[in-house]
Amino acid sequence: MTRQHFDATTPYRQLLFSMKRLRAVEETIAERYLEWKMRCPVHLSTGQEAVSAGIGKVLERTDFCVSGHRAHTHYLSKGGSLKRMLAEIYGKRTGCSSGKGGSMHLIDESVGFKGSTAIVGGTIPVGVGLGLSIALAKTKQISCVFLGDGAVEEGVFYEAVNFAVLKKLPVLFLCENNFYSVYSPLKVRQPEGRQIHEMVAGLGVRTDCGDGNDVFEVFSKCQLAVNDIRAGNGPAFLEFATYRWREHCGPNYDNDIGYRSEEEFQTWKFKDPIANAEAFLLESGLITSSEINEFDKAIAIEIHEAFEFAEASPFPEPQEAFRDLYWEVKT
Ligand SMILES: Cc1ncc(C[n+]2csc(CCOP(=O)(O)OP(=O)(O)O)c2C)c(N)n1
Ligand SMILES: [Mg+2]
Repeated sequence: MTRQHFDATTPYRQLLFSMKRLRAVEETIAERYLEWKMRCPVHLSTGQEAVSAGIGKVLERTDFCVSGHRAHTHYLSKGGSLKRMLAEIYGKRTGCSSGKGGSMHLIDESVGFKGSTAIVGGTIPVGVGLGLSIALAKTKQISCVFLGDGAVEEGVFYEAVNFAVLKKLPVLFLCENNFYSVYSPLKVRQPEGRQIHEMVAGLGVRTDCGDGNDVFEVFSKCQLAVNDIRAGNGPAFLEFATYRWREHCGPNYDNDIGYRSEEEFQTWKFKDPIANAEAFLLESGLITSSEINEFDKAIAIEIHEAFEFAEASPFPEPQEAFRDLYWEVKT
């Protein structure tokens, strides 16, 4: 990782800490998944931590966020509770969705995380609606819509972006392009040579793209875009290239099943956002190895305590099944 100059406003160490925490959470879930106590599907973001960590240090607690099936790191970066997220994955009553949603349905109004769902593209218009609510309330919040490269292929994406542009809504569309939709690479889904951000620019939204494995670049591009949105200049679309290390859904690696090669995986693994950021900070004297060890220790303690909390929490009672829903059941 090469860098021309230091920027005193970049929270270098916090960005590294955040990525390491997100990685450790995802990897501990992967490790403990085989205990069969977490029974919902999990879509892990190992390898993709830089985007979540970068935007997480830019958004305010009062901003809104929506996401999709791969949302653990989005939720945590927005300030969501690790204990409540793990309890949700364990299906426990103390979970952020009362144990009824699981990994793909995280919601926590207290930190502006307005929800995630497994229907690809399903939350994009919700995020735009949240942007409209902010515009009507005339506050300085923004609405951040996390989406993957696959979600750009849903028709609703175009309607939603069009409306956001038309009404100049304070919405950030944050696209993590990991080049795959399940087992389909971009090359079998979109014409050769197309750049997603260039295509999306045709809708009249300001766009930019960057290295999604460089947390400092992600942070600075997100900061520029969010400042611009808060200044009242309407929506923006950011595309960051990155790569998921583990299988689409589940705790394993699946490079052997034929849809991507081990060589491709190793190329991306070499671009590990954490190892590269760590090397840069060490070389620059911005951190020492013993401080990195302290990070690791603090993270391990937090994760251990959160898993204990999740495991010790009770399951919801059957009579709670329809409580906390947006509709009422008449018996
Ligand atoms: C409307 C809809 N179509 C298809 C699916 C099946 N599906 C689940 S995840 C996924 C991949 C989406 O890819 P992307 O948006 O790039 O996210 P990634 O998994 O790469 O993070 C698909 C097609 C779905 N859940 N919803
Ligand atoms: Mg994808």
